[in-house]
Amino acid sequence: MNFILRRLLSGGRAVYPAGTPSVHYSSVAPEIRERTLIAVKPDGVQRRLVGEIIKRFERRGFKLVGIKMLQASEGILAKHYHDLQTKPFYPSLLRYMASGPVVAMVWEGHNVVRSSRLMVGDTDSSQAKPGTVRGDLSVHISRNIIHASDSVEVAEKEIGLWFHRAELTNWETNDHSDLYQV
Ligand code: IDP
Ligand code: MG
Repeated sequence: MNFILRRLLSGGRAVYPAGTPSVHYSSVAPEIRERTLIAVKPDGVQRRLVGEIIKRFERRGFKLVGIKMLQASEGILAKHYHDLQTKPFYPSLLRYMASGPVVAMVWEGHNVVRSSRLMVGDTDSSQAKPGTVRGDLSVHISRNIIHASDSVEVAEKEIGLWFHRAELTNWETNDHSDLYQV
């Protein structure tokens, strides 16, 4: 059994201070503590898909370390989609993202950035594979219900944009095996 698997099975015990989204400690492999920003976009919230999306990430085995519902301001959206500001769809993208509340989340786990991009599927919902969030739950690129950071570096920036450090909770795995005898 390799080191990463042993740490995962033992609960990856490590002591680290509250609100440290991007700091990795030497006793824990960094990819286990990797974090990403996932956001249910306004159409996903309106369509009552928040629970379905959380369920998929929980069942995959990722750890929820931050969650909040908010009406995103123009300021935060302009920073979040800064790289797309020259695209023709940018104004309508910002209107869409401000059209109702968003549920922003931070998920943690082994290679969570790459895995969550695969779970979310192609940007264009009509090209997204069945089994992916977009491929199962949406039909059009302009209403694709979910955001997922596309690299570890971008994830760190996006988490810092959407969350204050104190809004993230570090918690240790406990399988409650004393109670359930698993
Ligand atoms: P991603 O969300 O899969 O990372 P990006 O290329 O980063 O895709 O685009 C950000 C968001 O902008 C998309 O999720 C989608 O909501 C919107 N978007 C991207 N391309 C188009 C387009 O061609 N028409 C309308 N909206 C688009
Ligand atoms: Mg993107």
